[in-house]
Amino acid sequence: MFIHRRKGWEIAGSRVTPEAAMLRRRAVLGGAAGALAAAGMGRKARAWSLFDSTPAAPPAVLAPLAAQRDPRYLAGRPLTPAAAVESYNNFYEFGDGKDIAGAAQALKTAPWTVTIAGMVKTPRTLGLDDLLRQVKLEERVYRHRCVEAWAMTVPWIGFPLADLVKLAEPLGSATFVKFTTLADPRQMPGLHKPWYPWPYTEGLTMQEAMNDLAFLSVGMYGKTLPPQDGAPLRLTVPWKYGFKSAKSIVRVEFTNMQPQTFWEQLQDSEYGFWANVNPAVPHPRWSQAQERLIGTDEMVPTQIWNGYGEFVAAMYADKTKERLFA
Ligand SMILES: Nc1nc2c(c(=O)[nH]1)N[C@H]1C(S)=C(S)[C@@H](COP(=O)(O)O)O[C@H]1N2
Ligand SMILES: [Mo]
Repeated sequence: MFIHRRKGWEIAGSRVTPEAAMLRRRAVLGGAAGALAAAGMGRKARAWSLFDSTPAAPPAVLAPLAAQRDPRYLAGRPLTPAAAVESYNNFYEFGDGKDIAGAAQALKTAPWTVTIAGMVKTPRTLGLDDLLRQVKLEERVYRHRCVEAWAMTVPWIGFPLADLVKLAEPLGSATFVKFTTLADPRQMPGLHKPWYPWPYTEGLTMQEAMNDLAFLSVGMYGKTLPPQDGAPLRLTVPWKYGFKSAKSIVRVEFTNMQPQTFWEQLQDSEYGFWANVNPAVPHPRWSQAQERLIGTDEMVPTQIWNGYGEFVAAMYADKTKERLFA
C-alpha cells in the first residue's frame, strides 16, 4: 500500500535516497520491524548510521583489465567520469545512502564462487576464475538509469549473460533466472538492518536473460570492478531500472516460477518485477520524464527502454497484461 508523503517523518532529503525514504516510512507504519523502529527511532537510526559510515578498509586494489569495445552499443552521450561512478552508489548491503564506497572496500572478492542451481543439467559451484576461463570478455558502453531518476554512462567489461546460461545447461522447462547477491553480515553492515528482505535477489525471464543486451560485468573503465559497483560479478541490464542490475552475485538459479525480488518484497507497486524504463510512466512519487547525469548534473530526457528498444521491445509485444514499466 502506498502512503502519502508526510514531511515530519523525513530526514534531510540530501541524506536519503527516494528508495530509502520509502522504506523508512514503511518501517514506521507497519510490521514488527516497524514497531521496533518507531519505538526507538532517533537512537536506533543513529546507531545504524554509525554502521554505515564505518571506514572499513584501505581502497581495494583494482587490476587492469583490457577488452575490445563492442561497436554495436553506442551510448550517444559522453562517458560519466569514473570518479563519479565510484563514489555515488546504491548498494544497500553497505548502507542506504549514496556514500557507501568506504564501507564497501572491506568486501573480499577473491576467492569467489558462483553456484549454478535449480533446473539445470548439473547443479554445481564454480570458481569465478574457472568461469572466466570459459567466456570471452568484451567492453560495452551502456547507459544506466536508476529508478530514482539519476543516470550514468559506463564502459563495462564483461560477457553476455547468454554465455553463462549456455554453460549452465538449463532444462527446457526453466522459464526464469534468479540472481542472488552475497549476504555476509561480517562484511556488509546493511545486513544488520532486519527490515530488509536479505539476501538481495533479482530475476529475469529466460528470454530476457538470452537477449544480446543482457550482460555480466566484471570490470569497468579498464579495470576490475570496484567493490562498491558490484565486484566481482554484476548483472547489467540497461533497458531496465538500475535495481535490476544485481551486484556481487553468488548464485544463479533456473526456475519455472517468477522469482520474488528484493524490491518487490519491499514495495511491489513502486519497484515491480519488470521495471522497464519508460519516461511516460511516472513513479508514484516522482516523474520519470527526465534524468540527472551524475558527474555533471545535466538533465536529459529519459528514453523508453532507456533507448534500447531496437534490441528489446519485441520481447514484450505479447505481454500486454503485465505491468511492464514499474
Ligand atoms: N546487491 C545489490 N545490487 C544492487 C543494489 C543493491 O542495493 N544491492 N542497488 C541497485 C541499484 S538501485 C542501482 S541504481 C545500481 C547502482 O549501481 P552503481 O552503484 O554501480 O551505480 O545497483 C543495483 N544493484
Ligand atoms: Mo537504482
